[in-house]
Order: sequence, then structure tokens, then C-alpha cells
Amino acid sequence: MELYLNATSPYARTARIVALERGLAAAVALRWCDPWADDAALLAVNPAGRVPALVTDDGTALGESLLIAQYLNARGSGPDLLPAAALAEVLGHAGLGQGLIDAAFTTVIARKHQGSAADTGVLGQRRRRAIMRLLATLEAHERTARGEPDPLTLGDIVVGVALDYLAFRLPELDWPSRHRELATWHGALRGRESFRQTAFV
Ligand SMILES: N[C@@H](CCC(=O)N[C@@H](CS)C(=O)NCC(=O)O)C(=O)O
Repeated sequence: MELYLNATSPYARTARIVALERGLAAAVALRWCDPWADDAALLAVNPAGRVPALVTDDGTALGESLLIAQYLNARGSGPDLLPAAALAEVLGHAGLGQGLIDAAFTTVIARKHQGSAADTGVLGQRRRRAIMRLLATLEAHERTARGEPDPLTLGDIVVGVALDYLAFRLPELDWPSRHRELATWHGALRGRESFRQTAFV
């Protein structure tokens, strides 16, 4: 399999962590690319021009991080990241994380193109309120209350990547000092080898 990615994409990082957690490191070749430069190889496999994109061994191209995560989870081995017995809970948790990634990523891109005006407009303020609500919901989440993300699920991975991305790109929010329980939970997750190997730099 081939995974198209770049180093700062939270979406691509989710796919990569799932591959590592499911024992697929050797089975997935990493194809580094710049999605913002209309990379020809990426466009050939994903006309949306976005990372991550996965090409399976039979040549099928998949876009969208959560669909790729589902595919890799089905192909790999070891503890199931999408256990059937808790599917709704895991997907609900993953959705909160994906919402946080979307709001943070859109903020970063809007700033890049519009400068600080991006934050003061109607959409910028909506994004900020969404981030604050999502953080408060995750702080009170039953998964957070467990203290440790064990056994690991796709929800934990997406939420963990979202929190890392917030600290990486929107450090002024200083989410860990406002959400102590979430920070403790996240600290345990960040120590995993799959998170360490894929850290944002
Ligand atoms: N919903 C998509 C979002 C993917 C996405 O927006 N990726 C960004 C990088 S973080 C990208 O490739 N952007 C390039 C573009 O939008 O042209 C997913 O979950 O995979």
C-alpha cells in the first residue's frame, strides 16, 4: 500500500497512527508530498488534491482520513480500533476529534490567506466557539474520565491528534491549562510509540 501524506497534516497523521497501531508499518510505503503545490502524483490518486490518500495493494485509491482509517483497521492485526461492541461510542468520540481538527485546520488556513481578519469575522468567531465547545465536551467525556486511553480506539487517536494539532498550530489557546483532565488523558496517549514517531515538527 502507499500512503500520500505531509508532515503537518493532522488528517494524514491519523491514518499513519492507525497503520502503526495495526502493525502495518512495513506494508504501507509513505509517499511524502505537498498537497498545496498540486503535486502530480497526489492528484493522480486523489483528484481532491488532499492528503491523506491511500492506494491499496490492488490499486484502489481512497481519500478521507476516517475512511482510510477504517480500511487500515480492517487490514491490520492486533487490538481492534473499531470494536463492534462499542462502535457508536467510538465513532461519536472520533467525530468530536474530527470536528476539532476541522475547526482548527480551517482557522490555520483562513489566517494564512486573510491574516488576523480571519479570526474576527463571523466565520472565524464561529470556528472559535466550536473549538471551545468541543474542548469542554471532551473534558467532560467519559473516555477522558478513565484517565488512560486503554484499550486504544480510533476515537482516542483522532482526539489525541486534534489536541496535538491545537497545541502545534494554535498555542495561544493554551488548551492544557484550561482542561486539566483532558491534558492528563492526552499525556498518556502522547507517550505511545505511534504518537511519538509521528509527532508534528
Ligand atoms: N476531510 C479530509 C480533509 C483532508 C485535508 O483537508 N487535508 C489537507 C492537509 S491537512 C490538504 O491536503 N489540503 C490541501 C487542499 O485542500 O487543497 C480528510 O479527513 O482526509
